[in-house]
Amino acid sequence: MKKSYFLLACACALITGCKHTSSSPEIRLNQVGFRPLQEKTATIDVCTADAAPCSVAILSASGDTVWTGMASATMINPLSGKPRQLVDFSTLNTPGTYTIHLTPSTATQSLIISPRPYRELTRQALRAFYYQRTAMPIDEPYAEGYPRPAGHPDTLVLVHASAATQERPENTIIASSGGWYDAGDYNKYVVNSGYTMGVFLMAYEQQRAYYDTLHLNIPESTLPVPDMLAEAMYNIRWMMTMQDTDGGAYHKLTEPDFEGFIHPTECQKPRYVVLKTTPATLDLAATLALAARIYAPYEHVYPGFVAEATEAAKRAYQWAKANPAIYYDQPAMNEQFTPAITTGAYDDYDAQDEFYWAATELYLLTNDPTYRDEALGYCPEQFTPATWGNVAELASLEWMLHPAGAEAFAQERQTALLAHLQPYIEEAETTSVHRSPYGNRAEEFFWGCNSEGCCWRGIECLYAYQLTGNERYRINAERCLNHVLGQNATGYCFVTGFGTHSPKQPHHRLSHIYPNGPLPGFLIGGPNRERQDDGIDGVKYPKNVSADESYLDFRPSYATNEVTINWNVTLFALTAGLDAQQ
Ligand code: G3I
Ligand code: 9MR
Repeated sequence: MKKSYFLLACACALITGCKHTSSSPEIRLNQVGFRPLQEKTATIDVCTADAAPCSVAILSASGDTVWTGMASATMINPLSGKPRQLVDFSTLNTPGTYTIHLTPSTATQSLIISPRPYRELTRQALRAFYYQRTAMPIDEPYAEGYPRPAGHPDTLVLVHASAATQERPENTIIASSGGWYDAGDYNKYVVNSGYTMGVFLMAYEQQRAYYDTLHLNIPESTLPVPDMLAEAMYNIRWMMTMQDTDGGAYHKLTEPDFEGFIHPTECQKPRYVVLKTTPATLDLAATLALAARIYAPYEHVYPGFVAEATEAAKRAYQWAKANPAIYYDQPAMNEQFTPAITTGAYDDYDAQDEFYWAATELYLLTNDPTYRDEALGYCPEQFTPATWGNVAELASLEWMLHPAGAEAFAQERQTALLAHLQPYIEEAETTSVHRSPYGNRAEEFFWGCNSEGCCWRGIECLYAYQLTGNERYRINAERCLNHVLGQNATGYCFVTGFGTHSPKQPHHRLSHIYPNGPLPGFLIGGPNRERQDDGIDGVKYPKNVSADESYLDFRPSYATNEVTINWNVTLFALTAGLDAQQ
């Protein structure tokens, strides 16, 4: 029996002349690896004429057939109408590298089973932030093959007319150095940075022991502080420079319009801090209050930081209370002020969620019941997954994990979280052709959905697992990761440098520097049914492409193929949360 499948597979190859590849798009699965006792499934194209279940054989590296079985009955992907079958090979649990073979197809796909498949992925997803650093050179041995000179010192930043005050009139020069580039572009945005720091530091708080031992090989690795916190501090320090003397925070630091795909050292455009806004200021308040709590044990490494961050957070919150509805409306701003600014907006016209998060973090830092009472009053009715534009869930998760002083409220928030997850988990267990709680609905494919949709749903499942101990949530967190790492309609492993079929041309100016690029460990935005970049710079989607296949591994496609700090934070929060369970 063992040999026959292998001979049959080889015979197919000889007859059809097909070269066995290790990455056939017909077999879609987590390309990074499975834990030995994890549920293991793959989604396959139907390879039988009558749509009967395909035969599947799994061969070891030495060519022995170690598993055989039949795929499921044919299912139809509701988004594309394409027939698919599921293969469940969970009973194969011996660590090793394998090849999956379909019969009568000649498709093959690599398969890895490993005790810690997500550890290197977590490390690289965190190192991606180091590669995004502005204002300092990325040197060996920390560059690990991707060195570059410093870009954007941001020591001579102009105050834009929209941000002018009596104390800092238009074109005042300030220093606002450090921090991470936001994404594929060279700008720095407080709103997105604040959301990113929230997920970043909350992830640390959930898995301190795990992150405390995670070595990232960054310049600060010699300090007596976890590498992850040292990396975060590089961006937190920059965020603090974005606070004006009155407590308000500038919305972003930017050139007037996006730079070309040029090396950061070639950039010549002036850079500005623009309009102070309520969401940015509250995101700063929340970030600094949370940071003051997380870094309290490291006063000896960052003397005075906790007190400085606490004071800045309080001043930011007060500024927002006095200016509760100043939003970033870039077109309106450009009608009033010059130079016109045309870079990313991160526009958000409702600050209730940011008030909720900032007041929550200030309560957890100070234990002052005034902040608690205000926070509970700001909690929105509607349960909405956290994104850069709606951070309410970050606050709700904080109450679920720190219920003291609001036990009933925290319980109600937890009930809302579990109710939110229920229909998606049921889809994974019944109708999903990818055995995934994400990606079964057309509206789930939008700009950045790999993160704001899939990884974040996985993180929600991890929090639900932590809160309830119900294994069903951890299984579904892992299914979300399987989806991002290859068990999806495109067959891409959406992390640069990982898997057998991953993006090679991300919309990422820094990656474009390296002939051996792209930079590894970056999560790609993913399929986006809105296709906002269609027709721009040569971006062209196939006619009638389905929502879950609206993806182009093409550098100009910023709407599907960019990378960002807020997407990478959800990647490592998910992979680390799963790896830490080992
Ligand atoms: O959330 C809704 C979803 O519920 C709905 O089903 C879907 C389809 O209509 O839309 C979703 O909203 C989308 C939102 O991203 C999700 O966060 C909006 O359509 C979409 O316009 C929005 O795009 C943002 C994009 O800038 C354009 O504003 C991305 O979130 C945001 O990540 C991206 O940020 C850019 C920065 O401006 C500049 N730096 C690069 C960065 C990444 O591309
Ligand atoms: O590179 C920019 C990317 O970071 C943004 O997400 C995107 C949408 O705002 O815009 C990109 O810049 C493009 C601009 O929008 C249109 N001209 C080409 C620019 C580079 O692709």
